[in-house]
Amino acid sequence: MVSKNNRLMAEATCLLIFLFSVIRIAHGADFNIKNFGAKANGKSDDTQAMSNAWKAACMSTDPSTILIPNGKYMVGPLTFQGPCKAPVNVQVQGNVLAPTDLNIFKSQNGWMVFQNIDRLMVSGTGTFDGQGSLAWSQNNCAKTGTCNSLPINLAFTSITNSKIQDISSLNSKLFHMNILNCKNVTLQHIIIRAPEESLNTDGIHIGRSSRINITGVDIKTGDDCVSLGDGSQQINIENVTCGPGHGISVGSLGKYHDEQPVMGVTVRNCTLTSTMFGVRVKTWPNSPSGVASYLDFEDIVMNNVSTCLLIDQEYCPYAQCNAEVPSRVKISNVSFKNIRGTSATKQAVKIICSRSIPCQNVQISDISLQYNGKDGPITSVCKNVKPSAFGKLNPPACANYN
Ligand SMILES: *[C@@H]1O[C@H](CO)[C@@H](O)[C@H](O)[C@H]1NC(C)=O
Ligand SMILES: *[C@@H]1O[C@H](CO)[C@@H](O)[C@H](O)[C@H]1NC(C)=O
Ligand SMILES: *[C@@H]1O[C@H](CO)[C@@H](O)[C@H](O)[C@H]1NC(C)=O
Ligand SMILES: *[C@@H]1O[C@H](CO)[C@@H](O)[C@H](O)[C@H]1NC(C)=O
Ligand SMILES: *[C@@H]1O[C@H](CO)[C@@H](O)[C@H](O)[C@H]1NC(C)=O
Ligand SMILES: CC(=O)N[C@H]1CO[C@H](CO)[C@@H](O)[C@@H]1O
Repeated sequence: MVSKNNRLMAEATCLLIFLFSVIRIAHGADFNIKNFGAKANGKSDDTQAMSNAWKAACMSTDPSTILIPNGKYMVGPLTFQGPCKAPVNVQVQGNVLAPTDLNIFKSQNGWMVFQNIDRLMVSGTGTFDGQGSLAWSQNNCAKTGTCNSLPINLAFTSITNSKIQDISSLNSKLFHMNILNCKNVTLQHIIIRAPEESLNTDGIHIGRSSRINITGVDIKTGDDCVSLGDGSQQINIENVTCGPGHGISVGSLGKYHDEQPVMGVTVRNCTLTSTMFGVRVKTWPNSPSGVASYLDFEDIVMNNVSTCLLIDQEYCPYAQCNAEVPSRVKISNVSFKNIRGTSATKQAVKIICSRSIPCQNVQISDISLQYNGKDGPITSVCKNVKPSAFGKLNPPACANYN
């Protein structure tokens, strides 16, 4: 009797487990990439496993989670293609490694490409390691002026109502993250790391996107920590720490035709340390017409920053432009408020606007920057702009106008 009961119990338990697993699949639930054949040894190619897990999750009619558990995953270029039937959470706990061989990326603009997805979440404290050191040594965009030949670590294209949080992006071959044609996306508590000497490893680049919030992100890299390209609108950047790196930039703008306006950018409570620039707006000379307006930079701490505040409408790296013809990008309604700390150079503030379209309505208030070099005191220069000044200003606004 006892053994027969046990058998019944066992069968009932099996049935229950079976039913639960069916229900779990029906509810989307977890898609652990190890169940899709990922080896997680850092050597075997786990691309197909990740791709199949994505396809399964994206097909699920209920919200689902793809789990990338602890371990090392060698994964080649991969597109996480939407649209999906329900929200998908990609939860990364492990360390995802990119191939170092550049030939593998020939036809790809990114390593991990998320495309055309609504309600995506990328979360977990895992890392995406671009293993870029070989690529940096082969980067020749200073010579050619084009830098599009290397892959971006994480490319988000046409993503809406989504969150990217807690992950780390390391040693990207080019930009770490590119946010293109996205709407209502929050990036929070992210860590970005690449060496100071690594070329074009911008932290987060945004273009043609609106309602993007970046908060609590810590960036140490070789180029701009955050850069905002044309069509960036309603962008909030808060609680970001940056440095080393090239600072937080709007632009460069005016290199191409048909650029969309940059409108409504707030950079607040950010700390920049030993960066090449603090906060800046840069536009190319000899440009088509364009617009950058409603840009607010406030409560920013500078530690040993070279050129803390900069508007540069004569931006011309690699001497790849006709600097004689002024920029036609119109910059207006810009404020720099409550900026404090130390400058690494004498000329801490430079507001160089276009001769043909001077900047309009630039406000500077409560600037308290110290410079300790022998060639001091600290100073500011202005061209083609008459900023309105409020509060205490060190350096005084537009010293060259006095
Ligand atoms: C914006 O995205 C968040 C998810 O991050 C979502 O909860 C919210 O509803 C979205 N807002 C709108 C207006 O769709
Ligand atoms: C983004 O930031 C702005 C300003 O802080 C805030 O009003 C808005 O609700 C934020 N959006 C999301 C989706 O968190
Ligand atoms: C910035 O950090 C402060 C303190 O941690 C927090 O109260 C605030 O909500 C943060 N801002 C955003 C936009 O997350
Ligand atoms: C400013 O940001 C820092 C993190 O960089 C945070 O610790 C601090 O609480 C924030 N302050 C406010 C007022 O949001
Ligand atoms: C100041 O920043 C420069 C880089 O611009 C760096 O080389 C130098 O070590 C920094 N000094 C301090 C005291 O942090
Ligand atoms: C709100 C505000 O200050 N708007 C100003 C933006 O700049 C233009 C000039 O380009 C002014 O006319 C607006 O008053």
